[in-house]
Amino acid sequence: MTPVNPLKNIKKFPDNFVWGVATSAFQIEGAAAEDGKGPSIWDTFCRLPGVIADGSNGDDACQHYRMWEQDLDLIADLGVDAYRFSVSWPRVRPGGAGKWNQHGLDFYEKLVDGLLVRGIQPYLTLNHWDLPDELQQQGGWAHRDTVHRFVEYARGMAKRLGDRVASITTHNEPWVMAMLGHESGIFAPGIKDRGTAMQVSHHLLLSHGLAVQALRADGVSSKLGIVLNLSPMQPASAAQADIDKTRIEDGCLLRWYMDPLFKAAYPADVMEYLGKDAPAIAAGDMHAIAEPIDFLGVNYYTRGVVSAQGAWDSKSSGLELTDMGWEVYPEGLTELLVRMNRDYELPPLYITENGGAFKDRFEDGRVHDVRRTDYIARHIAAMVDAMNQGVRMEGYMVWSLMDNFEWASGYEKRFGIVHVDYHTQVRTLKDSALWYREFLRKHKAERKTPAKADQIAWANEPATVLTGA
Ligand code: IFM
Repeated sequence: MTPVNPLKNIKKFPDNFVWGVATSAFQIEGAAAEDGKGPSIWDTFCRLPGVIADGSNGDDACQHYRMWEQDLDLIADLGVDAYRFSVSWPRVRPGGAGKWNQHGLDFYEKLVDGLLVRGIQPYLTLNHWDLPDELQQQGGWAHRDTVHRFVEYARGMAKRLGDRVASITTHNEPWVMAMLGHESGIFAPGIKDRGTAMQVSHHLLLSHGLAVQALRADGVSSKLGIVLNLSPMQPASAAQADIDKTRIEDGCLLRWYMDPLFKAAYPADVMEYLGKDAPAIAAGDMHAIAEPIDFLGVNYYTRGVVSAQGAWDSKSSGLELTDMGWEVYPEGLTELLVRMNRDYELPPLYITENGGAFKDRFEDGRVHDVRRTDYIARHIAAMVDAMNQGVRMEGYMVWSLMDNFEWASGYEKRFGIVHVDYHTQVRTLKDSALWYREFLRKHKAERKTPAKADQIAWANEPATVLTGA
């Protein structure tokens, strides 16, 4: 299988477009209790029986806390422009409030400087789910005080690193933290209550807006934004019940976050649907949430298909599935981006995560992960299709740099373009990493005439998917 040429129909690329790879602290760092780090809700959650598929935890993960220099060399070797990583809040401020941990701060300081020395732009995320457990004991994200603890944390990190990081993301995927952590309870902290989940979503959004306001007031020059996990929602059939349910599912996933961020209001139909589970909102909250941002990150993996009959079986579509059981559906990315661009006044967009878990075979020192390569190439082509239709994109980041702790799936699911042997911690570039490196090398060589993003003459036709040789 020859991967598609993702940029076939693009004549020029925005000069400022950033290619990267992404990870998060809990999923790779390990060193769960080293050098003064406090426990996060995920450290605690992993101890509960039966919640992680393989019974594992993040104690060691990829030992990135110890191997960070080697990992930065690996990233540099890929030829990417940017590395998206997250800071572990309990590593830098173990109790979530009070004393800061110098060792933790030094670690991120070294990481950022190490990236800059290697010519890689640091894209920092403040909250990729690992809330300090001590804050959870006081009510966690359901408790309004946590909003203010987050703003303090954001200010502390920006004071320390804001002069060197290209961008600061407040939260990664608030829907996941709110709903999987507090409604279904399959993620930390394991609460199962819809009203709590909706209050959490409001507090996450509020803390985002207040943090952006505070960092701006502090004169932080990094680009500020948030990252949402989004999918186009499609009805399983033309039946009215499926169409109605699809509208609500889209409302809960996309409009619940996009409307407050860009229209300063929650969607009325979702508020009505929630009834008593709707969150308490104080005066001024919506205005704070809608504080303008410099970029919006979109994490895209698949579409959602909605049936009023209950959970929809992804196997029934006949589409290729990843090891997560998610349909490979690149055209959904084009559809999503074009729709967002139509319905909202958007800042520049980044694909901050995109990639696939596949069953890899490590043979003779190689991983021939053709399906992952194909997945990535087709999704870049789908992003280009959206760019050709006027969507302003400024970056694309592969999830993930390396195999890592995939939350409730433990280490069983591998998303990396770099293989990790968890016994030896040896890293090996999979074929997808070799392809990405070569793709970037060629693409950069072709970028002869730098042009401003708004002066680009885009090709009219969408990028063609190439199959065969
Ligand atoms: O591994 C996660 C990541 O932490 C957040 N976005 C989705 C990825 C794959 O499930």
